[in-house]
Amino acid sequence: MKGYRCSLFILFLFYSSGLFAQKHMQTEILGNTESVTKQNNVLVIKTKEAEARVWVYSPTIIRVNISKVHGTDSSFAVIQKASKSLDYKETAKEIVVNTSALKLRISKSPLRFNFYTADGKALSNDDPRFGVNWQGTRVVNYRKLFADEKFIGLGEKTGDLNRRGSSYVNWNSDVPDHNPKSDPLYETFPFFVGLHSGLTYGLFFDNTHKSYFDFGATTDDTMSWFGADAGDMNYYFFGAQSVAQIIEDYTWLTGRMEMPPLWSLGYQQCRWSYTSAAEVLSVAENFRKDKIPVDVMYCDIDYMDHYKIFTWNKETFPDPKEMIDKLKAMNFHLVTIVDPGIKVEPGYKQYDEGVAKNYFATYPNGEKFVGSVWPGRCHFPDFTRDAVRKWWGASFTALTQPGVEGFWNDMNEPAAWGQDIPWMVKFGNYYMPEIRNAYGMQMARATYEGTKKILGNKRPFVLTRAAYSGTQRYSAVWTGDNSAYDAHMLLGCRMVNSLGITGMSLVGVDIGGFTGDPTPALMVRWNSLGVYTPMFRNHASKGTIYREPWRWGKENEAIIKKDIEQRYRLLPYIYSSYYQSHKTGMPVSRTLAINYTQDTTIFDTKYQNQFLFGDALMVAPVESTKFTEDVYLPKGEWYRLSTDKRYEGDKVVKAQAPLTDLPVFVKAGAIIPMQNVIQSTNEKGDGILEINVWYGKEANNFIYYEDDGSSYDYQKGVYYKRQISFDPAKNAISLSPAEGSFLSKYNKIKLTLHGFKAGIRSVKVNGNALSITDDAVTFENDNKLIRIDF
Ligand code: MIG
Repeated sequence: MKGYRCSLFILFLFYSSGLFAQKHMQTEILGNTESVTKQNNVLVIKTKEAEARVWVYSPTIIRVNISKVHGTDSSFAVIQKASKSLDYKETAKEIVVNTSALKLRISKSPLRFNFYTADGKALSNDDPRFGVNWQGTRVVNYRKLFADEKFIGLGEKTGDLNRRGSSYVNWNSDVPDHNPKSDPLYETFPFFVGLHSGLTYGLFFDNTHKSYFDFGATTDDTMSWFGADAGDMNYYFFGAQSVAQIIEDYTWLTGRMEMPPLWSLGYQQCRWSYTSAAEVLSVAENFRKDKIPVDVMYCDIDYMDHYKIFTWNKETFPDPKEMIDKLKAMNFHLVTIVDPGIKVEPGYKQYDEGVAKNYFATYPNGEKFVGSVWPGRCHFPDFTRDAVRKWWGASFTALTQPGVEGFWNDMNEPAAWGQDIPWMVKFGNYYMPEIRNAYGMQMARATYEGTKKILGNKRPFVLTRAAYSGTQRYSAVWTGDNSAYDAHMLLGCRMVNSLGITGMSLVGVDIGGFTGDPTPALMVRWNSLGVYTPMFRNHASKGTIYREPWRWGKENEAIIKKDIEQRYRLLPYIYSSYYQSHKTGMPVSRTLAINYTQDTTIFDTKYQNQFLFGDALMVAPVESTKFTEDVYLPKGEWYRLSTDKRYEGDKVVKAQAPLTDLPVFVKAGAIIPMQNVIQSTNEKGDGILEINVWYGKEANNFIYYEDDGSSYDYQKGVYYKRQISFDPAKNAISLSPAEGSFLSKYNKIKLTLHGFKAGIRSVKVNGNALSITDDAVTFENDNKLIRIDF
């Protein structure tokens, strides 16, 4: 007892003398300006703590970088350069950077960054007290919160459409069994849009370290803040005055998707796993036998030999080419999975090559890092290096030679059993904490660039689970391991829409839910939503019941089939919507916050899952246990797609929602090109483009786009594009002359009028009277101007 007291006393002495004392965390707040200089197109402002740089990228985009160390300036996300000009004025107290759209008022002491519209309305300001500050390497920006400020974005995140009051972490992780609140998930998109006072702005925090966003969750509603474990306070501020314009600017900065292969927009059937070539083929045959349209089959990890990437299991997949040839003969495309982990096994090609060339992640002393995942002990390719990406990309010949056309990148957070890779593991010049959030994106990039090269002029389809801003340039994404229950289905809609805000248009969720077994009703309902999901893939985990359309009884199969047929009927519209994504970044699946930003009802948690699918359709997701649903119709006029019944907007309607008829509404004035039912996108169809127009009081137009659906020739002008216009004032519908050198696969046009005044018996097509039957009229698809007077 005595000794114990004595040593306690000694300990106390040591502690109070400072010998044992811990050095406490300090907070360093960005302070007073010491110098201001302009170096070419960059404004450089120095304080005691750091150096701030300001660039103008466009009239609506200004970049701010505040840093303690100035190294090389690089980004995985950004593909544009700053503009050459920089217009600013300096006074004793402030520096004002002006563009035609924005005013950045920088107060000098202390150094704070405040963004205004050109006419002086506050968009977003630093918190005057705390601004940017550091705690060790951690850097944070505290910003003032407006009373009515809402936030949308951040990509693949759980929670509500309006992120106000929530906080999030970006740290790409494998999260099976995540729930509608889990965070972080697999992907990092540090970009959000702020909405207040009738104004809009966007902010992209381009920093790949573990990052944090707090939209007023923990600050007594006084501040929002974002920051990272290390790296620069490096952000792009977007000041355009509409969400659509901000998305256009963000995707200008970080890139847009290329046209996807048309087949990837058809129905996709996947499972972990179809375990033999025979099983893959029998599933495929069943689709054709039951006449359910489909384009894609998948092979999940079990096609490989002991999960060794770029190999095939010789027993279960003895002749991959023969299998794929058979699939092709049935108009299928095959997608196979690849994981980043390369099995440690001398004699295995990828292992030997990677070791010989030093392509794997290492500890600081050069020893290769080993993590355990499906193949057992693995090394991980360093996708940050060009040579490694080229090597990885070239390895795909093992898959492309037998005929694989789609490449599914999984486990690239990167995931290893136990998850956290030691911080000192190096990927090229980056230690793990800095590169983790971009690793999956670099793998997708390697896969995309490699397979694009191998396939020549053919478009590869790449799908990735982990991602960082800019991934839309290389790949589609899906939202990982969701679960078979209603709340997850609704969450999926929000996630897809949120990914759309951050530039990812080709996005899907596992239809039916990956984990657990859906009830037949949930499967049917979810499938009907899949029709209106940018990527339509049925996928399920090992150990769950089989999910193919015929596993749910005859009646349900018939509903599922009809819905998949609807997807195929809509493909001309969907493909044109992807053209819009390709050109402007506008996602195919759109939260109502894009078009109805100032309408507060759309943020109500009751209606937040509703979304626009392309320009014309509004989808109201409904749980599988409900057969009527309150649907909010924003201002304007709407029609129920299935009945053509007309509704006044700006109100809530009780919509019938049987499993056979998901509530989908059409905007008045909408123009939707469709086609007859085909069994796969390889089929030519009947050659009739079915243009549907729903009457509205306002004029409208639609850009119709078509190309071969599989090559890059569209980049050389081999496409077919025309503007379809509806003008109620002139009682006319017109198709502008076709642009581009591609010949449309539709030689006839069938125009169907919905909701037009009763009794129209004929229309004039370029002056010739044609009679209308069942509200429709069919005529030749002439590539010259076509004018229809009704
Ligand atoms: O540890 O490849 O999210 O879609 O089926 C699980 C097997 C690995 C996770 C993916 C899932 C895929 C599964 N993979």
